[in-house]
Amino acid sequence: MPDQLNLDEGGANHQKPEGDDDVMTTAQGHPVADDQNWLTAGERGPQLLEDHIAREKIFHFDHERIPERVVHARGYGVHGHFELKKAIPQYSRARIFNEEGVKTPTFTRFSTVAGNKGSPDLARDVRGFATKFYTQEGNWDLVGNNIPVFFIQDAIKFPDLIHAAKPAPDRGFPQAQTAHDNFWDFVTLSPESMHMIMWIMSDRTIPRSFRFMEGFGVHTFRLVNEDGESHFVKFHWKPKLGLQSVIWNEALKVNGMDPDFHRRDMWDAIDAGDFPQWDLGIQVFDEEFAEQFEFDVLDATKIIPEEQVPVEIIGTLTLDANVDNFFAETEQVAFCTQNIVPGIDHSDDPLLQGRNFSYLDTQLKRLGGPNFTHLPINAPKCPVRHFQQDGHMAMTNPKGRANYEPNSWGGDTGEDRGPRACPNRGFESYPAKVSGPKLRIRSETFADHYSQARQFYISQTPVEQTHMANALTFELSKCERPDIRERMVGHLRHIDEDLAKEVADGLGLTSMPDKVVAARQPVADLPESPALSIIKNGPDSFKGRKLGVYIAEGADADIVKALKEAATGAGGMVEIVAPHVSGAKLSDGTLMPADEKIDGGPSVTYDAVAVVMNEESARRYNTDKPSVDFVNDAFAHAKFVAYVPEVRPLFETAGVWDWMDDGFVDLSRGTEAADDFIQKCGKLRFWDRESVKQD
Ligand code: HDE
Repeated sequence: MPDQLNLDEGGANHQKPEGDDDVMTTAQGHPVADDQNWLTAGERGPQLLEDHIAREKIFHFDHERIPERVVHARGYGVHGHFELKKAIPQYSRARIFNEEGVKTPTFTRFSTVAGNKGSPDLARDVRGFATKFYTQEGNWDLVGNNIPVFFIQDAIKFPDLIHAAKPAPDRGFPQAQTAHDNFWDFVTLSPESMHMIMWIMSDRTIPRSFRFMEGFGVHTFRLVNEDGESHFVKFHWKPKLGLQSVIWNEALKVNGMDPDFHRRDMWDAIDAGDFPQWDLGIQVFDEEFAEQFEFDVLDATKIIPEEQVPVEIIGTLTLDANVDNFFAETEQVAFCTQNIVPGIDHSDDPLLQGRNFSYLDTQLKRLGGPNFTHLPINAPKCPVRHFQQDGHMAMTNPKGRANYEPNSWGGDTGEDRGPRACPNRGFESYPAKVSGPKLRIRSETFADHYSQARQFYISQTPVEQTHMANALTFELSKCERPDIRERMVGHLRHIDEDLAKEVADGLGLTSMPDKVVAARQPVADLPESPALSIIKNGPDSFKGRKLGVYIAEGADADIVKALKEAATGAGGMVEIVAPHVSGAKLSDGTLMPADEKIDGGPSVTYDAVAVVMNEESARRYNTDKPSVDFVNDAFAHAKFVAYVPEVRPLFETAGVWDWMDDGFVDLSRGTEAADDFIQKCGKLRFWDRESVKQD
C-alpha cells in the first residue's frame, strides 16, 4: 500500500528509490520499507508487538543513555597532538619525552566538576583538563585540573566532598554551585581545603574560555630515566593565549544567554582554524629539594611556587579537530591516572593513590564492562598484545589456541605462542623504599593549611583581591546558617585579616568571629608569587578574542569595515549584532548581515564591544532594553567600548555618556581610531573603572 507511507507531510522525504545503496536498515541489516508508521491491526487498530522494526528502534532509544560521570559530568572533548620541543632523557626514558619533533596524537576533555551533564558552562567551579596521549608505548593520561591544588589530602574524603558540593540529597538543589550550606559546612570543618578555597573564590573558576586557562597535573609524579634514576615532577599546561576570566556578574548572565558558552567557543575556534595551544611545562626536583621544601611535596593541597622551581617548557599541545560524534568520543572517553608509560611513575601522594583505584572502577560502571579499551577513543594507537579475553562487547579478539603463558605452542619458531613480557622495554616501577607500621593517620607534615592560602591571596592584584572578597561574600550569603558563615570568617583571619574584615562587613557581621584553632601555626611571610595572578599573566593582544559590533540602519560603512579589519588583523574574531538577524543597511547602502539579533548577542558574550549607528537609530533603540543592557553591561564589566558620537541618545539612557573614561574610544577620529581601540583591547579590561566605582 505505497500511498499509506505518505500520510505525513513530506512523506516522500522518507523514501529511497529502489537500488540506491544507502537504503535504511535495522541494526540486524534488514532493509526498512517504512520508518514512520508502526505496524497496526487495521488502519486505526492497535499496534502490533510483532513489528521488529519499531521494536528495535524503540529498544535502542530506551538504552541511549549511559550513567553520567559522578563528577566532571559536563565536559567537552577535542582532538589534537603533542609535539616534543625539548627532549629530557636525563629525567625520563619515556619515548614521548625523547623524540623531539615527534607528534603524539591526543584527546583532551575539559569539564566542570559539580554540575550534571546539562548544567551551564560558566558555573563557578574547578575545570577538569584531562589529556590522553596515544604514545608509541601505550596511552598516558594526564588527568588534571585548571587549579594546581585540591580540596582534600586523602582520597577517603572524596565522597564527602562531592556529596557536600552536589545538590542536597533531600531537595535536589542547588545545581552546579557551591553557594550553599552543605558545601561551606564541609569545607569549614576541613581546614585542609582553605588553600583550594582561595583558588575557587578567585576568577580562575570562571574562565573566559577553555582556551585561556592553565592546566595542572596537581600531584607530584616521578620521572625515571634509562639508568633507573628518579626525579619528582609536577606538570603544567600554559595557554599560549594567556590567562583570561570573566567577572562574576557576567558569568551569571552568560549562563542564561548561552549555557554552552565554553563548548561553543572551543568548537567555533577549531572550526575557524584558530587552533588553541598550550605549552607543557615541568617542574623537576629531587629528593633533597623535597626534604628541605617548607611543605610536603606529597600533599596535594600545596604548590611548589614557580619562582622556587621554574617551569621548564618541553613541548606544545595543539587542539586541531572537533569530534565527529560527541557521544562516541567525549562521553565514552575513559581517563585513568593509572595509565602511565615507562619513564613516568606515581609518587606516594595519598590522593593520587586513591585516584588510581577509582578511575578503572568508575569506567566499569559507566561503560558497562572491562572492554572499554576496545572503543576507538580509548584504544591505544600502538600494537596491543595480551591474553585478556572475552567479557561484555569484546570487539578485538585474538586468534589461535594460546590464551595463557607460559605455553609451548608454535614449535621452534614460537610463532603462535603469543606475546611475552620484555624486561628491558617494559614498564618497571621505581623501587621506592616503603616501610613502616600500618596507620590510619595524616602525616604532621600536611598540617599547615593557611600559609599557601595566604601566599595565593597576597599574590593577586587589588582588582583580583576584590573579586575574591566579593565571591566569598556572595557564596556565604547563600548559606542560611550564620554559624557556617562565621566559621569561614574565623578561617579567613588566619589567611589575611583585611580579607576577613571585608567579608565580615559584606556579611553584615557586627563583631569579628574568633579565629578557628589552627592545626599548625601558619607561616605569614611567604613571598608573593606573580605566577598565581590571572591579570599579571593575561593576554597582551586581541588574538583569539571576540569583538561584538552593534550596528543599526545607517551605521557608517567605513568605520564598521575599519573595525573588522583591525580586529581580524590582530588575530581576533568579530561578530555583528543588529536589531534584526537579517542585518542592517549601512551608510553606503550595502546590507551587513548580522551574526546575532541584539537580544541573542548581549555584550557579556564578547571581550570588547563597539556601537556604530546613526543618531536616528540611536534614538529609536534608546528605549529598547537589550540595546540599553548591551551598553550598560559593557560599561559595568569594565570592557573597552568603541563608539561614534551619534550613539549619544542610547548611551545616555544606558547611563554611561557622562561616565566615559579612557576605556572608551571615539571611532569618528579617523581610521586609525579602530587600530588604537583594538590595541587597547589587548589588555584584559579597563580595570580602573572597577576601582573608580568602588571609591
Ligand atoms: Fe577525579 N574522578 N577524582 N580528580 N577527575 C573522575 O572518573 C576521583 C581528582 C579529574 O574528562 C571520575 O571517569 C577521586 C583530582 C578529571 O573524563 C572518578 C579523587 C583531580 C576528571 C574520579 C579525585 C581530578 C575526573 C569520574 C580523590 C585533578 C574527568 C568519572 C582522590 C588532578 C575526566 C571518571 C574526564 C573524573 C575520582 C580527585 C581530575 C570517579 C576518587 C585531585 C579531570 O573516577
